[in-house]
Amino acid sequence: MSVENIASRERAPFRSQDTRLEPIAAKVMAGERLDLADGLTLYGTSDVLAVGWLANHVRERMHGDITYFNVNRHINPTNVCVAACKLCAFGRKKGDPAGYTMALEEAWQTAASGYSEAVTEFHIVGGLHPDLPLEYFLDLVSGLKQRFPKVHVKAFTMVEVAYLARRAKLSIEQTLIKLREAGVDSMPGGGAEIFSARVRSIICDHKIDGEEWLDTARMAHKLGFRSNATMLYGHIENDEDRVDHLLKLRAVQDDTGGFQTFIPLAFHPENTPLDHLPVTTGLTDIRQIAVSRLMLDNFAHIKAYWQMMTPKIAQIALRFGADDLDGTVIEEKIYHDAGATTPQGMTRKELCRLITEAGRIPVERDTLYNPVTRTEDSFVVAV
Ligand code: V47
Repeated sequence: MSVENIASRERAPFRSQDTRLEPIAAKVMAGERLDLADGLTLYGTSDVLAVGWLANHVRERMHGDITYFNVNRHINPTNVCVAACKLCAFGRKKGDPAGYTMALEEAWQTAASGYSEAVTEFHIVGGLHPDLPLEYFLDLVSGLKQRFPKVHVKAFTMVEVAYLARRAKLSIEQTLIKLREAGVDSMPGGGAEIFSARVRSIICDHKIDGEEWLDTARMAHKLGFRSNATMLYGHIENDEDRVDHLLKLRAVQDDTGGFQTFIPLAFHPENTPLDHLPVTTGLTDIRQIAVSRLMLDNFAHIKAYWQMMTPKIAQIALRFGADDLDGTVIEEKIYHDAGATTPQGMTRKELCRLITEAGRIPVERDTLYNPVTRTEDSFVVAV
């Protein structure tokens, strides 16, 4: 798509039969910030296409047609977890025969397995294991760095960092410094769930609270880490909880600028104690992407995580505000334990096809959004 075409798209008039969207559209076109009431209107209107039009306008203003993906590998070193969150189908209590914990050698072998193209990122998250000491995680990461020095390590959610700190009797700051020394480069966005205390007390009552998650992120950013942020939706939260979550993230981002990407995560109920809840529908997922793009004016990227959304809905999301699909992943456990039927991984070629058929331009990125150029089985990061 040429720049000329993008410019002509910008001139297309905004139209909606829902007149409540007009003042919101005026703010969006003027680059003004949306507020709580606007967020509630965006969730409440039946004109999802108009919300998507606005989000797409912002997305094209920021990124044109560029759509990011990466070549990554997920590693989940253990599913043993003390938290027993009702939202989760992945965690297992200590002693459960379905629990597993990788020996370090096994984790390093997992990192190298399953895919021929050189990965640029290891995405590492796992359960809150009651016995694994901080040293296990430090050794895991430093061993990865020795074996794969060029690969970015995006590891441990704010929840895991806070738990490791508590167990090691260290401050969050001291723990983060140790993780950095071991080779952690940035952090994924998981564990944020929804910040509402009322909802959190039901879906993940043993996890750190919303303020602690945000404070841990603040500290990580202060130390120079970049991180992502997520929101789990489609369970027992309401529109106020969703807008509140987005505004809290936006406020931290105003202070730190450390968040790279926001990833809305649709709740998958299967095999969880909340399996009586229905799965989200396509338009709910699409609207969530669009509202996120519109409310989070200080986040550079909105990710449509294809594993969670399905490749088909994630592709549509690329025209509703998302500019990133996540990556090849290779092996996914958290969503597949909760009933996801998406493939375990995708190749670069498949990701590029989804993007180009959405009329967008695929750009392979590293974790920090530097473009990656490939040479046979290696890669070069352009910085
Ligand atoms: O923290 C757990 C969520 C997260 C379920 O940062 C569930 O680039 C839905 O955070 N249904 C892990 N969601 C995934 C995650 C992530 C994924 C991709 C990229 C990045 C990134 C981060 O998944 C958990 C939790 O919020 N989750 N169980 C479930 N049943």
